[in-house]
Amino acid sequence: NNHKSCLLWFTGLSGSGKSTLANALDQVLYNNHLNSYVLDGDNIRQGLNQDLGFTDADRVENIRRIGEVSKLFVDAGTIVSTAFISPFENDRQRVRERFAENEFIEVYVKCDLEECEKRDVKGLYKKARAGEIPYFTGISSPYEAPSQPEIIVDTANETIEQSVEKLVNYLKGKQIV
Ligand code: GGZ
Repeated sequence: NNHKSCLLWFTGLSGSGKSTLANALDQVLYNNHLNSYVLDGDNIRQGLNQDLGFTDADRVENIRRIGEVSKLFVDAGTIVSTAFISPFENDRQRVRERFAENEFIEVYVKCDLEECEKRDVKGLYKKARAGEIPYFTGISSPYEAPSQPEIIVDTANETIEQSVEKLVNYLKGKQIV
């Protein structure tokens, strides 16, 4: 169990595949006896951040807290994957600054709005279009794509396995795993 810790910061639209990929990577790392953990809406927005909604200010605070929690996990030796839209470049940059240079790995889960909306796994885009969800990212709230991500995965054109392989290869290349 000899590996470095790091933070894989997945960012992308709702339905782009952030959680799916983070969990698929987590599974591979676990199978290889690596210490890995995923932070996502299920374990953060339901708990620590249940007081936060989706206004710009609440998203800023959401991301700040997630960054701080991630820092604790990384300090404890874990490979952390976070799966949040994190739409603002500034906020992601602020998290990046809390880590050493090789510790923070921004993963842009690239998938255009049209494709995310076509998938509409949870029917949220339809509701947002109908005006039933205010400040919905991509519809009525902005998404700022990363300008210099460490990794880009293109989920409209790659399989989950291909994307996960890209992530694992990156970690190997940086001698994190
Ligand atoms: C965007 C929303 C919204 C609004 C509820 N805008 O597909 P999901 O359901 O599971 O992922 C979305 C999730 C986004 O939460 P994050 O914590 O990742 O957002 S951020 O990083 O911007 O703070 C979606 C659901 O919550 N959801 N309302 N208005 N997504």
